[in-house]
Amino acid sequence: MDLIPNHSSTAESNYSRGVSWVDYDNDGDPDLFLCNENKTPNSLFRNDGGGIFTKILIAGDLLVAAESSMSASWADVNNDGWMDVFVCNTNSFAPAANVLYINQKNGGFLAVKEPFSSDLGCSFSASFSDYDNDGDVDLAVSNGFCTGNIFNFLYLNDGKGNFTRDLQSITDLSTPCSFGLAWSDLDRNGFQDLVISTCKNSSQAPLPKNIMFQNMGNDNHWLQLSLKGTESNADAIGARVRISTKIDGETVIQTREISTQTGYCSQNSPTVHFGLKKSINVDTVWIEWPSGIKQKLSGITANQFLQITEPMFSSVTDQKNSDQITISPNPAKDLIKIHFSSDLNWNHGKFELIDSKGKIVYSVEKINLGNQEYFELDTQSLQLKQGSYTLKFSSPQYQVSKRFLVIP
Ligand SMILES: [Ca+2]
Ligand SMILES: [Ca+2]
Ligand SMILES: [Ca+2]
Ligand SMILES: [Ca+2]
Repeated sequence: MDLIPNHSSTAESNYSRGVSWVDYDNDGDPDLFLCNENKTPNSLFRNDGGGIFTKILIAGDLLVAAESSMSASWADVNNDGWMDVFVCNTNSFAPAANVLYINQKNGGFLAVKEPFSSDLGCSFSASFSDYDNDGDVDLAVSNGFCTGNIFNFLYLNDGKGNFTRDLQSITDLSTPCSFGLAWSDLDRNGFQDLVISTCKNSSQAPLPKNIMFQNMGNDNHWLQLSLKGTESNADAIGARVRISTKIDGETVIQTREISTQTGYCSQNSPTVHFGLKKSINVDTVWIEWPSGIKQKLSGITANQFLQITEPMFSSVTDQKNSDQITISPNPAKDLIKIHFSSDLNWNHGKFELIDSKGKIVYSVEKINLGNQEYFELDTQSLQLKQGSYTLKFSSPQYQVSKRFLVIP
């Protein structure tokens, strides 16, 4: 790994605490959000590809407040397919209000202050999870290192992204001091359990024990997915998973993004959890892997734990009859030689080069091989970036495709 000294995200000096990767603009790449202390507005960097991150100066209400933020937790709270964010604030270690920002789908965010403005705390961490399995993400917030009595907060979502303080589900959520918290289905009963890590509120205070709350569940249904990347990273970090279900007679599409930072110093289980309310099956599951490969599953029964492995070839085209094309070297750096089996009437077909997002990056008809027995592609003159590509040959008789990798 190389240090990048003058990267846009390191060109500013702040008291930064929390950091999150999230695709906030739905263009398929992870963007960067930093929480800043010391009454400095938070920072958002948009990923523009090729390692370029552009500092965003205006994003509606999101980058306006300067409330000494400790961490940000991203989730699609209103099931519109766009990631929203809950920001935990401390007023330099005195009680402060947290804020939810709703993604306006145009690069902007709208601040939602209620009911959070009446629950003042020194909030370090928050974490979304559908703990009542009714098809919307709910919220837990931990408070620590603060003046006065410390109570943590639990909020239920009404399905539209409106939250109400939940004082029933856990009767005593107080801790002497807490920093991180995380959700996971620890006993595999289909319901998310909560762990809070505690801290000392003063150097003289005794060390408190960490706390785990076991979720005893209800009659609602659920689905859990464990993703294993092959072409993408093995933990599928950055994958986006959506499901379509009928909830209360309406089609609801829920979205999750697998992340390694769901709160302050803490991470939810990477197992993707969905509540389904009374639905006994999920109509469709869509997975967008970080590689760009898209996967679709249909008719999935509720109340099961599914392990899903990333398919080894792009869904833009199946790898049919692939032994009729030989690509060497593979992976390739610069020149690639493509040999075709003599069975193929290659000069009566069309060749297309398709990237991992399904975009045709090169296309040619009626290739003239001249005296050569192969067709040559130059990755540099075609400006092919690092990644996986599918070479597709189609003629009235044949559909042949083969995948290869371009490496730096
Ligand atoms: Ca993005
Ligand atoms: Ca949303
Ligand atoms: Ca819920
Ligand atoms: Ca559980």
